Amino acid sequence: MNPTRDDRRRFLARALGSAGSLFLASCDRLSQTEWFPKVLGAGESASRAVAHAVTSRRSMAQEFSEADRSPMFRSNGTAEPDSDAYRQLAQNAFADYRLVVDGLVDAPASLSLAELRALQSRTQITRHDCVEGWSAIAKWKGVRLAALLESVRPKPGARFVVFYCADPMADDGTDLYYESIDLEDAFHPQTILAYEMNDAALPIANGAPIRLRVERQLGYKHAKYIMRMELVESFARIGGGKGGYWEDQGYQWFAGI
Ligand SMILES: Nc1nc2c(c(=O)[nH]1)N[C@H]1C(S)=C(S)[C@@H](COP(=O)(O)O)O[C@H]1N2
Ligand SMILES: [Mo]
Repeated sequence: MNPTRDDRRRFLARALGSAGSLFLASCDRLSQTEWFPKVLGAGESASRAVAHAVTSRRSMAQEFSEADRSPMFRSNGTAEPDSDAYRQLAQNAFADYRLVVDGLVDAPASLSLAELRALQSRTQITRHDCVEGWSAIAKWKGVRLAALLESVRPKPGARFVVFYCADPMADDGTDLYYESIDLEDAFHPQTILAYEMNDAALPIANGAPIRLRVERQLGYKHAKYIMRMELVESFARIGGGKGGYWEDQGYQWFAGI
């Protein structure tokens, strides 16, 4: 029996349908692996290559003595998050604060400050370098991010840690500050979630109750007012897709120093 016109049309529709989705699928794969990072991430991979060539990412940032500490350490960016939820936490000396850790982990957690303080800590005197052209040295104490991550057991697919902060960057209360680092920086021995600065509780102006210290990176990577940490495979669908508030405005994601 000869196929009717309708049979042929159905066949063509099915053939085109699967070819069409194959084509779309391969575009998607391409955009994830080849020209997309090459074009859009050209600057980033160049600066990363330079950083690799100059110094290993595992090497330690310089540490200083008590005497080297800056007499004054300014607050930059947000000095006090403009959010009712944050004000309530602050009023109560952060007794109700919980750091949520979720995403690609086997044991999602919600940790109080006391629980964070019970984890392995590290104290370090380091220099903060802001791209706006100032640097300052301070002493930081906090939980080692490696210890915290080991306790939540990252799944094999996890590649980045995203930090969600309490401070809105837009006047209408939206667009929270956020940042992200890869697991290499997250497990670096000097990467801590600091709860103390210069032997006192971390001030609100500098990110209370906890802020990131990722000592091999520029200032804007050091997320303050961290409310939640999410382990992800990619940050493509988070915020503007570039891995951080300032990255979404064009700053480099890899800000190694
Ligand atoms: N949540 C949040 N984190 C942030 C910022 C901010 O505005 N909000 N500013 C960043 C920038 S640009 C710098 S230089 C440092 C400033 O830290 P400091 O206030 O302790 O000086 O925090 C970084 N982390
Ligand atoms: Mo900065």
